[in-house]
Amino acid sequence: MRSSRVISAVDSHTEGMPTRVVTGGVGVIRGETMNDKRLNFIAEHDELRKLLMNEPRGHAAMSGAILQPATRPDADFGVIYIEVSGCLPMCGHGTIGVATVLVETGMVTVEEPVTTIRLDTPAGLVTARVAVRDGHADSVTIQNVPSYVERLDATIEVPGLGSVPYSLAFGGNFYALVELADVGLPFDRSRQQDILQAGLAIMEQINQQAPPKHPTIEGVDHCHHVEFIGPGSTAAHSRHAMAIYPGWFDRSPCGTGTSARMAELAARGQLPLDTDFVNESFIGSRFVGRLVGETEVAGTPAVIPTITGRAWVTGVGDYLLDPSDPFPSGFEF
Ligand code: PYC
Repeated sequence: MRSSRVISAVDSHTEGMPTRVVTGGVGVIRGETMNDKRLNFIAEHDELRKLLMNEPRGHAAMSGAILQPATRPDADFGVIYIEVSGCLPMCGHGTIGVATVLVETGMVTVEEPVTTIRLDTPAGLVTARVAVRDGHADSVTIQNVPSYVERLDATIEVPGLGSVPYSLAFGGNFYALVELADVGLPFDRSRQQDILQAGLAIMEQINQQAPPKHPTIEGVDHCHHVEFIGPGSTAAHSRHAMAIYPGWFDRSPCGTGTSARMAELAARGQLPLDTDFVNESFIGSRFVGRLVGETEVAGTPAVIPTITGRAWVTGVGDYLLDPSDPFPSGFEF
């Protein structure tokens, strides 16, 4: 065996969505804050993301997280989120996966019934409270970064779809929130290619005509997620199909998307604080969200969401790169 890289990871899934948690082999990424590290990682080490996420080591809906030393004294670990589509500032299912892996591998001191882990993410401090029983991480509740509505009841002209009503909210990433019925499609996985094409067309037009920009987190300036809300959804229980650039669906109920949706429901006066909101993914798995406080982001009213979900460890591996491998960055298919 010859290898120019050996990258150690613990694989997991959160309500169906993978998180490859990289525990070794990457080293310390340059940067004074976790968002600096994210931007430097994109500029200097993106081939590592591609190696770990793309085929043949990953797949078209692969996702992961690289553990780093924290850059702030109030955090236990830092995290850089990686995906087929790039490096997110925050990822909810990924954070639930990271917290589960940290507990189940003993990388943190485990306390029962609750182990608290503070994570330095590119979008800000995220606290994970892991419910532990007999050493097993049963569920994780994350307290996410402040989430807010960027635009409510806007419309966007989309070739082939016409004038599409949408709202745009930030929950760690920007999400276009669109009623699936408004693009004339059923909530049916057999129509996933049509739903995906509609989502990609909507995000392309938003990014061309009216790209969002986070006021305080550098480099968060586009919309790569369209949350198609299924028929019959309410402020207590919602179903959605989350279309993500460059062409896949979240298998989990999407923690940052659930946060964005709760910010939207709160802005409409439909979701009070401390009230459960059940959000169901395209495969039927669930997160339970809650809003636990109000705040502001650069003068815009914002809410503080929590998300509860479960993750399971699926494997432990070392990922290698043979110098003669013709696909050192993997490939997209
Ligand atoms: O859970 O926040 C999330 C997420 C983002 C993209 C895929 N999952």
